[in-house]
Amino acid sequence: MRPKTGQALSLKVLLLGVFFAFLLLFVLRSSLSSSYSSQQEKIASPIVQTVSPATKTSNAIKESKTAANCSPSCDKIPRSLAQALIHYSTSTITPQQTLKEISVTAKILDKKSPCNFLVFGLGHDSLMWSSLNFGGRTIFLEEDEAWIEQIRRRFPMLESYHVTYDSKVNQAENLMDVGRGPECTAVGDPKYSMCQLALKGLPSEVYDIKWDLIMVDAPTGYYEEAPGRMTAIYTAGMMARNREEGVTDVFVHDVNRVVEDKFSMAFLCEGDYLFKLLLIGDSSVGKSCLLLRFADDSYVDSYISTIGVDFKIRTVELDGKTIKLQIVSSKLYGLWDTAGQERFRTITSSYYRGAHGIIIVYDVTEMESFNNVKQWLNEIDRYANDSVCKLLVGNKCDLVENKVVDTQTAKAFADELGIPFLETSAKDSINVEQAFLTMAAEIKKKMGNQPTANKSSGTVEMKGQPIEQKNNCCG
Ligand SMILES: Nc1nc2c(ncn2[C@@H]2O[C@H](COP(=O)(O)OP(=O)(O)OP(=O)(O)O)[C@@H](O)[C@H]2O)c(=O)[nH]1
Ligand SMILES: [Mg+2]
Repeated sequence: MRPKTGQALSLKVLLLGVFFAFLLLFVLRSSLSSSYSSQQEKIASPIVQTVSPATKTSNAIKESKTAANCSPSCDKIPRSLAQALIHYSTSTITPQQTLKEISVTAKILDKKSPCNFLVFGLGHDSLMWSSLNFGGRTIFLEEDEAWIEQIRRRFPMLESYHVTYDSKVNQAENLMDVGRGPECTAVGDPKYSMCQLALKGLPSEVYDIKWDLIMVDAPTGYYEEAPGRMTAIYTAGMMARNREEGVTDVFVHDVNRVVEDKFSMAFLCEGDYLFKLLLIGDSSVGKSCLLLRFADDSYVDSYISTIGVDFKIRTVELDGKTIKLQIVSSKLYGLWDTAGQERFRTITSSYYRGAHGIIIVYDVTEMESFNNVKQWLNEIDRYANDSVCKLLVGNKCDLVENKVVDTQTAKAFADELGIPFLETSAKDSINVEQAFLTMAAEIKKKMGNQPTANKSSGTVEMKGQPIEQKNNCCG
């Protein structure tokens, strides 16, 4: 019966195997379905959306880091700006300038900020100015120490310094006379100036920083004994003029008052034109002599070829305006010239850069110098600004006997090019004055249509580098 037992045993094993197979299948199925449903639950249930504390913390750190770095994509406004917003929306005291006045400066700040912004006066608008120059440096100069303390407590982020003024509004007329003296008209660092109008006691960094904007909205100037803004206006103007590179915009508030108006016109606007003129042409045509005749009214017969550059400044009056002419003459080499090789090119290009007017000089007794005018004009096209004014000058016209360049020929040539033409003699002082004044008038005409001081806005604006003064609103 052994085989019987064996058969029953194999049947048992088979049944058990089937049972276990089903059991395994069941277990597997139920575990699969439970994990699927739990995933489904995770998606559907709001409970699983709750971030665990650990996740929350790491997210919070991430967020605060992003806020600190404040990338352009960051939509959280900086704290100081938020403070300014809250301050102005909860304060009943509004900035003392009108919307129109603020807009004048805000427009420039929009272009320049973050920049260096110096403000004479600490007031209700200070928080606004420093906010508009967000990321830049804004320094406020204030005469009232107690007021500085008060503001510091409320807005510690504002940088302000105390300044003392020893002038008085009733001295304005005398100070205006002082301002016309040579110690005041000479351009220099106000810190070392001998001029009585130059403020000396400012923090030393105020003299060192290259200010992009200066606003004169202090000290007090509305009564006779008040310090008045004479020295602040003068100092701001001098800082702007003394700047070697870049442009300083100066704004004066309250130019509807006589003193502010007069001092702004005298020290910010007058003499505000500075034209750079170049004399070019072949060697020994008389460039240096023309320069000397015009600037110093002198002449020397002996020929000393220029090494480097000859440089002079002369101030002229034109249509009631004071114009400073900065005239440069150099022995240049044209590129067609064998000497005009690579090493001269960098010098040449920097020489032409920024020139407002170029006088091309030839010698009426040297045909070649006239023939080369075309080459000099090519140099201008190559190196100078497109808007540069040109003038053709035939020098040494006193040498009538030796004249080889016919006046009509030269005139026709100039007419063809649409540039003015003159024959001059540095020696006999013929047409020299005329040549430079023609040039200045041409430049002024080209610059033209400068907006006048916006009296209604109570703010006058100047640019420290008058070369760039197309938007100047000085009249
Ligand atoms: N007769 C006469 N001679 C002049 C006149 N202007 C200049 N000269 C003479 O011409 C020579 C050259 O004059 P400069 O003014 O030195 O010439 P430049 O163009 O500056 O020459 P470089 O510096 O070498 O480029 C000098 O001997 C002057 O005296 C003029 O109007 N009439
Ligand atoms: Mg010379």
